[in-house]
Amino acid sequence: MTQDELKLAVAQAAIDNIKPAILNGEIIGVGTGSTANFFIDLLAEFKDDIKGTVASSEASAQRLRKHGIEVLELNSCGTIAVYVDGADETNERLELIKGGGAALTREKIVAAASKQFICIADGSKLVDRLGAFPLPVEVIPMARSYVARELVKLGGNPVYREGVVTDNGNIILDVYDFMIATPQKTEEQINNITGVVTNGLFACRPADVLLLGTAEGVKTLT
Ligand code: ABF
Repeated sequence: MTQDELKLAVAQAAIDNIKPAILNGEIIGVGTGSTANFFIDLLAEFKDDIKGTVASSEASAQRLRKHGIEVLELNSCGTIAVYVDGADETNERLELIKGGGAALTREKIVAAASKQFICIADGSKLVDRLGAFPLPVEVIPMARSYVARELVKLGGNPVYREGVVTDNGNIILDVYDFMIATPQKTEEQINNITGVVTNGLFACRPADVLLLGTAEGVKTLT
């Protein structure tokens, strides 16, 4: 199977998973990225049934609207029943690195506001130890150099993502060469640096369910 076929398979598995929530009139949180795009396209079939969605990026909001699916402001929704999104890396504890698409802060907000977070990923995303994928950190622009120096002190090698401005008007530092042995601790340490908006580790609030696309079919990890 190609990587795209695996992404489509996990997107379909997520749809099967959340169908009761859709039909029950729940608000659905929708993520960002190519795997999430497969999910959005499949969601279109339910456009007349869905009460509404909350999107983790402008790009996903636009794609949802193109399909005629309503996109709501998180502030008007209260708790979201279920959030479906991809990841750049996951371990078996469902701790994730996200933010390759620069949407990490809104993704983390929607995940925090959701009762259940279903992560959808092809098998290549499963790793023993997080950190081979450079860890994205969203930073207030004026703090860029200061935050970069602090990240070096933590053992990483931060690189400014040229030409990228997040949906929140901030910049991204991608941290290379990070050996992330204790994801929760690293997540907290980075968030404690003044000027950091958030970082792409989802360990304090990991996924609740991982739908992993493999050649043998979609595996469910919890
Ligand atoms: C989002 O999409 C991000 O957090 C992550 O960076 C990315 C994964 O992208 P893809 O599904 O295209 O591999 O979920």
